[in-house]
Amino acid sequence: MMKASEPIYVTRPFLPPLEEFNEYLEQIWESKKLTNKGPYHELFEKKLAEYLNVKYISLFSNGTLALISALQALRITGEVITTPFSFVATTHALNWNGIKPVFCDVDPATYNLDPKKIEAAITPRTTAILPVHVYGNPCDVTAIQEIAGTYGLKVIYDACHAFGVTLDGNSILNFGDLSVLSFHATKVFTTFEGGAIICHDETTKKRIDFLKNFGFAGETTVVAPGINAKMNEFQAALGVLQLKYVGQCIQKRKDIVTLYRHNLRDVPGITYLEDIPLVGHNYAHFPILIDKDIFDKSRDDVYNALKNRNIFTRRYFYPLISQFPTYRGLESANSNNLPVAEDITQKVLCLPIYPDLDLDIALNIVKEIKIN
Ligand code: T4K
Repeated sequence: MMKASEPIYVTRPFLPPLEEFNEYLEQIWESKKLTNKGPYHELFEKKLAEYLNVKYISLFSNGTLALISALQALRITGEVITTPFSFVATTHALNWNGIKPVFCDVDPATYNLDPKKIEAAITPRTTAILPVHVYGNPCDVTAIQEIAGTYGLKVIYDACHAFGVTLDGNSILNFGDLSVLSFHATKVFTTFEGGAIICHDETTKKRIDFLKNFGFAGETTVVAPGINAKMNEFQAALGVLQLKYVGQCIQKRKDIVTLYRHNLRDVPGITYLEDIPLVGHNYAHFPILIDKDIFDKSRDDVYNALKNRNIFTRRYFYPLISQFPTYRGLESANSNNLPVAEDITQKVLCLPIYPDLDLDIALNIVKEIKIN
């Protein structure tokens, strides 16, 4: 197979036509309102809540600061049960709040926190659960809520991959106490950088809004040691415009997933997740698992062979967060505690997926993998 002339990355952001965005920029230049609850911020917050079918949204400058602030908003302390199979920011958000992460294993059917294993990780110091809808696939929200209810725990979902995902017609963001989104360049929906917290009542939204603006509750009143995590007008204006296109972007992603699944079906040693009944997926990522014993080549062999062909897949999420030096000393980071996550992290490879990816190129990527 020929080396691809242009590098193919695991993702590329979708951007609207520049001339359309220029109209928004002209407004910003004219008003000189750049940040601090400008008109685009207010408009985007409203339109986004409508689009996602959620009640309250607070916009943030990025997903990590939104996660950190979400934990602050609910005054989470002590220990929090979380997944090691995620982007490192999930656990870092706990660390920044002085909270001890307790890693719990994942479910092989979804790669998400396994509800059957959560109870064993609860201690008298546990205050919350921080699951991740990894790759946009919903967690078992019913089982998690039941455990949280029994033990009096809060649930904050890291929904950074889950923009637009629904469960039985309801936004996945409506589950748990809070959900956090990311609008980073690598996400299904991007505002360059950006993020949001979804909550279910006005009082909580107010507190979140204080927290992202230094704790200001009025011109001269500071009610919390808040941070600066505000979304600016440039990001918000892009967000408004992106809403027009996100539906068609998800459809194009679906076409690519359909092609990948069709052409990788029945390849011995390669497995992938199917659509989950009742779930409206966003096709944020396309992870495959490569079993070296059956496929003959390891995940890293395939990763390197593709790289030599100018195709840059990614090993999201390898290594596990629990294997990073900052966290590997924790008792819960022990591999014996996380056998399923350990297995997946050794096998997983995320294939390129983004709206502008040509279906012929996707087909060539599959052929490359099969040749290996
Ligand atoms: N929780 C979860 C579960 C997350 O996945 C993330 C972020 C967060 C929390 C935190 O949210 P934010 O604070 O980021 O809003 C990327 C992203 O930096 C990170 O946002 C994302 N998760 C993570 C999964 O992936 P890298 O280091 O892999 O990104 P990078 O720069 O290597 O980009 C990957 C590919 O994307 C590039 O090869 C090409 C393409 N790309 C990337 C950028 C940044 C572009 O085409 N244009 C771009 O501007 O971490």
